[in-house]
Amino acid sequence: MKTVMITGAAGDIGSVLRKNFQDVYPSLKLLDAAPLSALKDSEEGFQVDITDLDALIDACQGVDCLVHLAAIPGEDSWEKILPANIVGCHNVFEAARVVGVRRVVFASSNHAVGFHRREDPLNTDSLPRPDGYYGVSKVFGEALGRLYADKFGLEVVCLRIGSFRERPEDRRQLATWVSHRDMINLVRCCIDTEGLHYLVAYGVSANTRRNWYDDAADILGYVPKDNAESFADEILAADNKEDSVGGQFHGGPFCSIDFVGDVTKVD
Ligand code: 15L
Repeated sequence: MKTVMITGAAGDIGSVLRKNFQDVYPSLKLLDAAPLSALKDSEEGFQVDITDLDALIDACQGVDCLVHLAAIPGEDSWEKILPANIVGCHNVFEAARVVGVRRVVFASSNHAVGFHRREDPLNTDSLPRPDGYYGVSKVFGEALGRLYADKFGLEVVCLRIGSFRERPEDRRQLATWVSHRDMINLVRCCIDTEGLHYLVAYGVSANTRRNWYDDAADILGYVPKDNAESFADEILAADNKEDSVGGQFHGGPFCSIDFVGDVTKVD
């Protein structure tokens, strides 16, 4: 893949990928609704909102692989999720189809399956179980990716990203953490691996407490290097207990937001 586009290039994950991809891919197209910092020779910038399909189509010309990160990055009102994570996500896949982009790597999230109970391991066959509107938007993106792969021949990888942080910050993240180094490596594997059709993988480090399983190591050659356990003593000593709802489910605090259900029925 020579020309790689990152949407959401000014965001948390986007800026880390940008910095590390500069010397890897000959041409980087960077798209964000916010202004981008100074561009290098190999970079081209587009200040575009992904609700603008025509502008997206223009920006995507010549792209081989599109890494789609642009989104509302957590739970929010439906009024905010709808344009950015539903309409915008559709626009990105549609622009890729119209222009003939070969592959889309979609930043999904563990919150697509966040309402599964924590004692049940998750894999890529786990049924959708979103823990909020944000999770619903990630289920939508994964389904759209499946459609665009099967019907229109795009290659699509959906990454159910865990907790992307420099270091794990709480108990839950001892299982869900994905380090910067592992994330960079995982996205590179998603871009570089030949012959994919549609794939879901978890974006998570080699955490001892990890309870998410997939074939990413076999198919993508992704071998995570970092383990949140190195931070466990410090995090557990801080005694930051999880709330009574969130602590029962993979999605953690996202499950507790506005929760008025019967927790015993979420089996
Ligand atoms: C996500 O999908 C969010 O983007 C991020 O902010 C974290 O909250 C993460 O999931 C998580 O589950 O920790």
